[in-house]
Amino acid sequence: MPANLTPEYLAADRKFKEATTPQAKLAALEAMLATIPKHKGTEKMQADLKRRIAKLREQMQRKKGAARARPFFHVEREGAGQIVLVGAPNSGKSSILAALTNAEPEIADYPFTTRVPLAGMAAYEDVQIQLIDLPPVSSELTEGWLYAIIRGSDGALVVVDLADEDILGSTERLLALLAAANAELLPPGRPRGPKEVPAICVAAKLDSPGAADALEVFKEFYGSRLPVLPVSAEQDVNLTELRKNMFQMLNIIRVYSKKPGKKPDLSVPFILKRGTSVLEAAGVVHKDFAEHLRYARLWRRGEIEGQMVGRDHLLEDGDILELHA
Ligand SMILES: Nc1nc2c(ncn2[C@@H]2O[C@H](COP(=O)(O)OP(=O)(O)O)[C@@H](O)[C@H]2O)c(=O)[nH]1
Ligand SMILES: [Mg+2]
Repeated sequence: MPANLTPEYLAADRKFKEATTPQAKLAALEAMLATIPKHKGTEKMQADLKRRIAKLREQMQRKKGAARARPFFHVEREGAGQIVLVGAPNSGKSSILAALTNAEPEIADYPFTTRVPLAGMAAYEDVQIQLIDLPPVSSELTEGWLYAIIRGSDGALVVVDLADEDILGSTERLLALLAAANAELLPPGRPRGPKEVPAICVAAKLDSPGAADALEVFKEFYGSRLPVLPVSAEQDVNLTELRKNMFQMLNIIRVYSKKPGKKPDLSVPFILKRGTSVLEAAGVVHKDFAEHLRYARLWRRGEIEGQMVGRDHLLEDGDILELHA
């Protein structure tokens, strides 16, 4: 080692040896490079310092990248619509998913059992609706993707806990957290703004002691804001009603097709938006129909029996359509 190293350099060298963080190590190496006497005898040392600085910088950059790549979840849509379970820790979300679908979420009486989204398919008659169980909405866990999934869904089941002694406080906190994350809840069937999610309140654990009173209090405060459906996942109370509510939230209708002279095909419905016309439905059945549709006949639950309808006629849930090109 050349003898003419400065005290500044030696101090920086000491600092490097004592450094415990990458930032401190980098600062010390840079100080060493700045203070090392620049002459032929230290050329190798200078080059070595530059290499170590570059390597450390690169390592720190890579670490930063890894820290930024936080987990992000997205659930591919399946079925007629995507509905999310939203609620405070322990409110009963996973139990509802387990009761309505074949999914097998972990259910426990401690919070934050559910950490990643879990989807299942819930049947309502002949319609399959995707239901997603989510980690709880709480001030302790604010993962951006959680709110992204909620905002991107077709609707939310806001699960409130009838066994929670502070059900009103918990609900208020929940709605405030959602609103702060640009997910305002609005009753289903209304035009939806970019920051709004159609929602109903599912008042869970109706079987628990004192639940009936809690339900009355809850309805008094929140009943005018969102529809409230009490359920018990454990005792199977109102679960069929819940499936129906989910279907209605989606604002969709089922339309069946029928070929002239044949029985209608009732095996698989066409799922269409509410407010779809005969012509639009024809396009979904087959694009040739949309181009060459001459007329259609309609059957509607006992009211209408094969009546000729125009292209602009609006369809309703359960309609059977016979298209003539
Ligand atoms: N009595 C009663 N308890 C329930 C019901 N649903 C869930 N629980 C209980 O509430 C706790 C939390 O349920 P879980 O579904 O994991 O809630 P999550 O954290 O919102 O997913 C568990 O101890 C469940 O057994 C219900 O319908 N009735
Ligand atoms: Mg859960």
